[in-house]
Amino acid sequence: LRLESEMRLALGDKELELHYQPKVSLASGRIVGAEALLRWKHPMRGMVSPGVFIPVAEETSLILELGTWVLDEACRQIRSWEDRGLHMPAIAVNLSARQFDEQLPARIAAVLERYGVRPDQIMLEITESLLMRGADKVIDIMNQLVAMGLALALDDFGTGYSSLAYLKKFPISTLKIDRSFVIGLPFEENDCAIARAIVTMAQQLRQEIVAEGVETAEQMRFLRELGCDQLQGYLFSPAVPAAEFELMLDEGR
Ligand code: G
Ligand code: G
Ligand code: MN
Ligand code: NA
Repeated sequence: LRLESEMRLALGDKELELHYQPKVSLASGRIVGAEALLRWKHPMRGMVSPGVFIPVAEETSLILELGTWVLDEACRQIRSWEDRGLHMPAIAVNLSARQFDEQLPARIAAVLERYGVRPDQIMLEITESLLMRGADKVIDIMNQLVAMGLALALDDFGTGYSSLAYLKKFPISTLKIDRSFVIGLPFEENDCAIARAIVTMAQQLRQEIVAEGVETAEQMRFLRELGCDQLQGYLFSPAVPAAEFELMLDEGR
């Protein structure tokens, strides 16, 4: 409860920040996207990880306020980058399952409009737990978002229960292989088999495939041979503040 009330204050007090982790194309080696990751700079506790405070926020309506702040801040930042003549790749924002209600498409349309951001400049990352709710209502909201021109990525893929048949029902354009399967590449046989199966499946479904948590050149080589499209991980960069991300784009990395 204490963390929750502190979070409400943080929202008003500019203690929250978005950091950006590049997604790198395996074909070109260039930055072709970024994931926005929430950071809380607490005056006493220091950096509080979203792994700690997002689950607490998800127990209350606070997650809706945080989610609204994140979307607004991402669009504000994209606008500011564009105004300064930077050519920005799509920025991916994480959505909690609780944000996925009937008002979501209208809320996103409003924030895009407010900042003059195009829908293809934002990607939405959702998790398998949302698919497991499986309701027609969820599919309907996803279809509305896609019709607006937004792309949907499935985060942490492989950690839930999605099957190939199941995935077909959802208008998802990108699969992100969870980093728990990337860690063991290329030495753990089971991780190799899982990664190979996920990439093969994604190719059959014509989905883009992003590997998360890539830390070594050996992992990169293995994922390249599999035909993975993009990589994200400490091998390239952790999530960094907006000003640092800008410099990486300038360097044309
Ligand atoms: O960046 P880090 O590894 O600490 O993130 C931990 C977890 O918090 C990840 O699962 C990530 O997806 C989640 N997360 C980070 N930023 C956001 C956000 O803005 N919204 C939501 N819902 N989750 C986030
Ligand atoms: O659940 P989600 O995939 O959104 O979580 C992303 C989290 O993974 C972020 O907290 C980010 O800081 C972390 N992360 C990103 N790249 C790496 C990596 O190469 N290694 C490790 N261990 N964590 C990473
Ligand atoms: Mn994510
Ligand atoms: Na993930």
